[in-house]
Parts: sequence; C-alpha cells; structure tokens
Amino acid sequence: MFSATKIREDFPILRRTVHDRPLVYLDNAATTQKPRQVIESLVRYYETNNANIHRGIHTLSVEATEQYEAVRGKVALLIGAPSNDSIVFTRNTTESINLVARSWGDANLSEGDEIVLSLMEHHSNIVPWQLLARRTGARLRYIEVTADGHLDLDMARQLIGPRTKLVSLVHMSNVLGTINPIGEIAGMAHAAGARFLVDAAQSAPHLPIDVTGLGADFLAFSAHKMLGPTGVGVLWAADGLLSEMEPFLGGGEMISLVRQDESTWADLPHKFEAGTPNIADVIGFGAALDYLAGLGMPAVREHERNITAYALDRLGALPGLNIHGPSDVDQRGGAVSFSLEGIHPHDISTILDSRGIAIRAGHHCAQLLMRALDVPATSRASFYIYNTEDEVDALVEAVEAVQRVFNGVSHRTAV
Ligand code: 7TS
Repeated sequence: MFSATKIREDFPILRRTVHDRPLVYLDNAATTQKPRQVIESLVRYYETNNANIHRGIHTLSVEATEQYEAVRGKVALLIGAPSNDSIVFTRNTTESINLVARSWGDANLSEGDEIVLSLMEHHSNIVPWQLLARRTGARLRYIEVTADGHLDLDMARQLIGPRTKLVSLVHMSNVLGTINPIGEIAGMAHAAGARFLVDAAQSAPHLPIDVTGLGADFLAFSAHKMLGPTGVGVLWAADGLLSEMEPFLGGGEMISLVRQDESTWADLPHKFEAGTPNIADVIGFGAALDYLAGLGMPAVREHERNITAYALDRLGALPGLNIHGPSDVDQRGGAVSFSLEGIHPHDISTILDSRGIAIRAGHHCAQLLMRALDVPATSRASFYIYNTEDEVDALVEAVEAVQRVFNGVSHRTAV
C-alpha cells in the first residue's frame, strides 16, 4: 500500500527544520529529495567499489562496470526501451537535448528547414535549437498555449508540415503541469516526415512511460528530479538514430581505434559517453530507480493525482488566487503555479520560507510562457511521493498569512 507518511521515513532531510518549523518541501519540479537508499548506495560505492569503468581488468573495475551498466537496464525497464544500447547517460536533460541538437541537428538541418517548439518549453528545450538555427539557417516556429494551459493543437496542425524537420516538446509542463498529447503530436510529426523529441524531465519522474507507445524519436530526462543524484541525465533514441549520428564529444571511452588523423567509434551507447562518466551517481540513480520500481509508477502517479486534486481544491478556494494551467487532474501533473493579486511571487516565497515551506518563485526557466501568460513570474508548489495533505494545508495557511500581511500593508498605505 502506498503511504506518503511511511515513505517520508526514508528521507533524512525531511526531518530537518527550517526557521524552527518542520521543512515542507514543495519544490520537487526543481529537484527532488533523496531517500537513504540512494545516499547509502553512493557511500557504499565509494567505500567498497570505487574504480574507473570499462578499462581495468581488476576486480574493482569489473564490479564498478557491472554496476554502472546494470543501471542502463533499469532505465530501459522504466521507459519500456527495447534495448539498453539506445540509452545514453549524460549530465542532465539539458545536455541530452544539446547532444541531439549537435549530433543529429547539425547533420540534418539546413536553411529553410523548420523546428517546431511550443511557448511552454523550458529554456533547455529552446536555446539549443536557437543555437542550431543560427548554425544552419533553420527557423523556429512556436505552438501557442490556450487560455486554459493546453497546446493549441489547431496551430500545431498548421505549423507541422513539409518544412518541419524536428518537433521538440515538453511532455509535462514544469510551470502549468499540463500533460501534452504526445501520441497525437508524434502522429503529426511523423506524417510530415519530421523527427520528434520529447522533453520528459517532468514526466519520467511522475508518470508511467512507454517510449514505443509514445511515438517519440528522442526522449530526455534527469535523474535528480526522480530521487537520483544530480549530474546524471538520460537520452533515449529510437532504433537506428544513434548509429547514424556523429559523436557529441570526443575523447577516451568513445573510440574504437585512434590513428593520427582520424578515429573510429566505440559501439553504442559508448560512442556518446566520452571520458570518465559520473559512475557513482549513475549507480546512485540505479538505487533511485529501484525505489520507484518498488512503489510502482502507476502508484506514484495516483498519489500525485490525489494530492494535486486536493491542492487545486484548497488553493482554488482562496480569494484573489489564480491558478495557471489545467484544472482537470487527469490532464496535469503536480506542478501548481499560481499568482496572488497584487503580490510579487518573490515576496510570497520569502514569507513561505520563514514558515519552513520551500516553493519556487520566478520565471521557472520559461520566459516565453511567462510572456504568454502576461505575468513577470509565478509562485509554484510542486509535489512528489513524500508530500502529504497536511503539507498542502500548511501551504494554504501560509498563503492566507501572506494575504493578511499584504492586505494589511495596502490598507495602511491607503490610509
Ligand atoms: N525540461 C523541463 C521540462 C524542466 O522542468 C527542466 C528543469 C529541464 C528541462 C532542465 O533539466 P536539467 O536537469 O537539465 O536542469 N526544470 C526546473 C524547474 O522547473 N525548476 O528548476 C529546474
């Protein structure tokens, strides 16, 4: 049985206080906390296994290599990937997307070609394409967002056409929580002969994912948003794509033969993992994946659906509070952005912090979306497996306190 209260016992950090209040951690879309199973796996690795991988014939190196490679299998299981060779470890989602922009984009785009993005993308799914566009002469087109926080699918149908070489979209918005209809858009992209990249930074941690069912050609996500350590990302690519692509970075580990003027490349996926990788943190990510597998991704999603419904209900009842994004919990995840009339998100976040509550305030690396919403910034609470309804209550009480402070101030100012 899924129990957030029981799960909390595995997270040492959740026992700490902030400003003499119990920590209420609601910034999970930025990064999640780590269970002791992940922390212990890092310590165990350094205390008993530490060695470089894929090189030594000695026992430590063989063991470290086996542990590192086993995590590829766990990632494949998580996302339903048919083969471990289609999974590349990177530093984060950002690096995974940059890898595609460089290694696939440089070879496949030229002047007049179009890349279709949306206005709800994180900067890491915008800027690499701007750089690619600058290098190749390709053009960026943006699908707009409707007033209720969905992609404008009519506009998507108009934009995706014969000039489109790539469609690259977020699966679940880090600001609005919106779960985008990836299968439908994959159909549009493929009918136009384009490739389709899915930014799964917010979805892989929260939803069951099956890459073959999604219809994606590339999928990118980060370990640190799903209980794993920082410094590990994943790029998955559909069959045949990685073998056609040139390496992203050159160096040790990624070669087969090195000659004076040129070299040949190692087999997949090693061709894309130049240099000593982040061995310990990949192994720590394995412990995170075991933890999530123990809960089951459908149960993770169900908990998040319930707590999001509760939060939407309670926050939505506050006068002067506007929630951005879909109201139907079946069409959204647990990133809940809101604005309070006349109060800057940074002030909200500071007052919440004084009560031990961590939320994020700002543009959330989504400046195009902020402009589309016509706000400078939002406040965002985002949930994960260890969050409880009591914590949502604490958030609501704190927001009410913010309103009291500011209404008092504006009242005094008026007087
Ligand atoms: N894509 C989405 C949808 C994201 O939410 C993020 C990080 C990234 C890409 C980049 O991930 P990284 O691991 O490469 O940094 N989002 C957030 C956030 O919402 N608050 O802090 C980081």
